[in-house]
Amino acid sequence: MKLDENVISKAIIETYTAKLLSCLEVDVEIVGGGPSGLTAAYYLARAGLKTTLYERKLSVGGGMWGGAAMMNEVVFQEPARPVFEEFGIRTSRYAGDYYTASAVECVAALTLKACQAGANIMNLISVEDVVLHNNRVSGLVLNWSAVGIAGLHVDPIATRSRFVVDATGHDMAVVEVLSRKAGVKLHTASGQALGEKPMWAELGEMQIMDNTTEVFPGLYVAGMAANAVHGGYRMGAVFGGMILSGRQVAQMIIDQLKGSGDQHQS
Ligand code: 48F
Repeated sequence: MKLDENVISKAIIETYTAKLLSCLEVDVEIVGGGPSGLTAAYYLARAGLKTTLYERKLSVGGGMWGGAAMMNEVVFQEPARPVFEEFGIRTSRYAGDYYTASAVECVAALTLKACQAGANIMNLISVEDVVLHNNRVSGLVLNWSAVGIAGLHVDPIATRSRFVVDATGHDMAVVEVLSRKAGVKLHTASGQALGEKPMWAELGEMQIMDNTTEVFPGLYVAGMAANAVHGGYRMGAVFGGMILSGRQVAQMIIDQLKGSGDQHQS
């Protein structure tokens, strides 16, 4: 078969441009492609919501690839097992309620399922700010990660959405920029982002579900960012809470849209 380099380039430019244009107005934007963000993307897209996930790095997966200390096995507890299995991930019982799975299989499965459910995953894009209209987070401000790495002075592009999910892990990057630039009062115990506490795996995992909340109109937190914002403990190398938090944030947004009687896609 004859191959034309120009056709290959045109195919990439046209299809990517269409994908990028479709990001301009969506139902939900997720920031961060770690385990909680990918899980949320799957459940939101599966519910028919137009969902985009932004990841600043080349690859999604966040802190999941490396298990703990670069040993690529993931530990999780019994309540999360059905969700791992829903993603088709093979799990093994280690002892009692402790299970393990391949970190690589986890990232691959979460990513594949999120894509196949219809979520649009945009890697290599950094979220640098939010759009704030009438005291509500109404979209995101994006730039190519390479622009930041190169230190170039290049203006960003902006999107519109009904909900944003901060799933940026320890960085809580979206909440951080909103607090720093707008000085708004968050729905936390102190009205501010509290910062995570040291490690206590059991308590951290228990807190993460309560901490998965809408912290400001239009802005939810999930995964490690939820504990970071609400001052919860870190839990280290156990991933059940990340997956369950991702599922929960999706359900909360779906319920909120149902409650408003407005489930239509953008
Ligand atoms: O850190 P990360 O894996 O978040 P998570 O889903 O999971 C946490 C666990 O991996 C682990 C843990 C388990 O006990 O505590 O740390 O809460 O993934 C966060 C992703 O967000 C991306 C970042 O590159 C990573 O892949 N990210 C961070 N800031 C931005 C961003 C940003 N400004 N724009 C786009 N992506």
